[in-house]
Amino acid sequence: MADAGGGCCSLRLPDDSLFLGLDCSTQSLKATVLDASLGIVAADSVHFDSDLPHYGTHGGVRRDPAERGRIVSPPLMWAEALDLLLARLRPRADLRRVAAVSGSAQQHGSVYWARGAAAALAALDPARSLAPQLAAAFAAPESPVWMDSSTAAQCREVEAAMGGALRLASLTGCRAHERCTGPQIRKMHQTRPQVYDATERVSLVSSFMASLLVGGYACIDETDGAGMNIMDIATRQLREDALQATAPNLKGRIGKLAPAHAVAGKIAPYFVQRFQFASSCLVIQWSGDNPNSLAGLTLSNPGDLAISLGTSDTVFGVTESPEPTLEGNIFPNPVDPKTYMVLLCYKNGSLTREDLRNRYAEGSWDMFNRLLEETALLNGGKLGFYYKEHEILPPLPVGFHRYIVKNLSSGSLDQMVEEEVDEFDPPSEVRAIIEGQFLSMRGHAEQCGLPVPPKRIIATGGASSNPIILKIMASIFGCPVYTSQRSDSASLGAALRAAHGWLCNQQDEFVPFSCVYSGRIDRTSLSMKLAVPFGDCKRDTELLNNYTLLVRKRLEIEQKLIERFGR
Ligand code: ADP
Ligand code: XUL
Repeated sequence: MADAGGGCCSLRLPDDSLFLGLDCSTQSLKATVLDASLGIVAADSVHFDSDLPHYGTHGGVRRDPAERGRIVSPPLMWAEALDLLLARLRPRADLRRVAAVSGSAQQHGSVYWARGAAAALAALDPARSLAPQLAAAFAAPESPVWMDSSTAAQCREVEAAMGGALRLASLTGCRAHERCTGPQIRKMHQTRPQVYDATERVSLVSSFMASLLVGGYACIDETDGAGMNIMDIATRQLREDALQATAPNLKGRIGKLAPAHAVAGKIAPYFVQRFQFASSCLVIQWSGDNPNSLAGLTLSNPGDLAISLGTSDTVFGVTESPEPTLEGNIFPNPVDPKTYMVLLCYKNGSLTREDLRNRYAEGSWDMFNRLLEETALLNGGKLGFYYKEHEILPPLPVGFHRYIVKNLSSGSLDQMVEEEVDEFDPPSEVRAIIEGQFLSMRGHAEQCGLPVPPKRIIATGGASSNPIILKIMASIFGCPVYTSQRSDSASLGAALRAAHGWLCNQQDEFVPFSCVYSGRIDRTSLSMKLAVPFGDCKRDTELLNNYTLLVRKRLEIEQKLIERFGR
């Protein structure tokens, strides 16, 4: 038996056991397999656009040409990806040894199961793959995902019914953002009533994937459930008033909620026979990708700020007493029932950086980095606002806006003036998107009570593999930046949560998450690397003060843009 605890905890994971973590994110399904000493045994992924091109997705989603802001993905694609990923993993990891599997998924997306789907899930035939067997299981063949921004009207209706945006935020953890599942369900009920009427159950992407694995409807976990606007953030129960404000007869369609560390069920016979999982393998509740990243980064220090640079950019930290705001989201911590995570989400993350790379750096990250290095810190006061998608934070429609801020050297916001321009030179464009994203994160994180300046930043997600981008992050926040060994902290977090859920089940009570890893973080895949040391982030006061001024100026210009273009 491997010592799972050390120090405070003497619980143990069985020596020969494996723990599987999956992450059904926007663009791909990823897997991490850990052994009992938390070493990575295997990792793999299925990329939706290139591995499953017959679903016709771009960046994992479909944009509806007939309806502005409607962005969906086919749930059947996620099911087919699961089959494909397990087939890829099987020769490289002995799936018979997997003691528990858990998962992570993009948050907020909703899956509408048709009547009779529970029976189809319970009768999956291992001789055939999942997709053809589930083709008729959906009342809606397309699921609205977190990128969807077509529910502004429903958001305002839900907020009005609940006593206003801030009251809704204080009751459920966030105001009605367009991506939140409640307004999405309301829109389905209002605009496609035949779909809503035919729906037996609504799953989140996380509980949808767990449902496949257990061969029946899995509960929505309390952490991901907080992204719906229908769960009480304090009691973690569904709120009757919020359910009523959303859609009729909703409670039965949502089902019960469960803690993230709970067992969703044993793995279904389909997976036992087709992929040789042991029939004793436990499926631990799936949760959202940001909560799983928090687990994978073992984030628990209140002075730490995590920044995830994936399809979405997110900024999050841990707190015991979150204050509701109009900008952020509050989710329960999936591995510590006493604390919460506060999160900011930007829609223009990696895909917008890629767009600028393609326009100004010949589609090459190497050239993008060279341009970044050619340009000076502060970018000569050039501020860019690049919204290739309708942005969440600030709520602005598609459009690029560029300004040159003059008199930064005056040191006074009052004397700084901005001039709007059409375009910058290519190197400045490239620096403007990166600096602009981090200036915005710093400003909004501070407004939401996240630790600014942080003691340190832990960066994760696809773009955290880019050291030049991390250097700029360190300069703007004025702190060192760490990265985890792997940029995919969500599937790693899911594998750790699988081990945690397994231990909780074995003990028949909640055990601290640190029991899974304490005493050996530095010897495992969980250890952090110092990516930008203290000295490198040029922590000189003048530079930091200048960035502080630019943050304020940027927030001021954001307000003006909202007045001009805001939805
Ligand atoms: P998600 O989990 O949301 O699907 P990931 O965290 O896997 O996304 O991130 C994928 C993104 O990482 C890609 O869209 C790509 O733009 C970005 N990326 C990969 N390598 C680099 C790099 N060297 N520099 C900047 N961005 C990168
Ligand atoms: C968080 C959010 C996104 C998705 C996709 O609220 O909407 O980060 O989870 O990753």
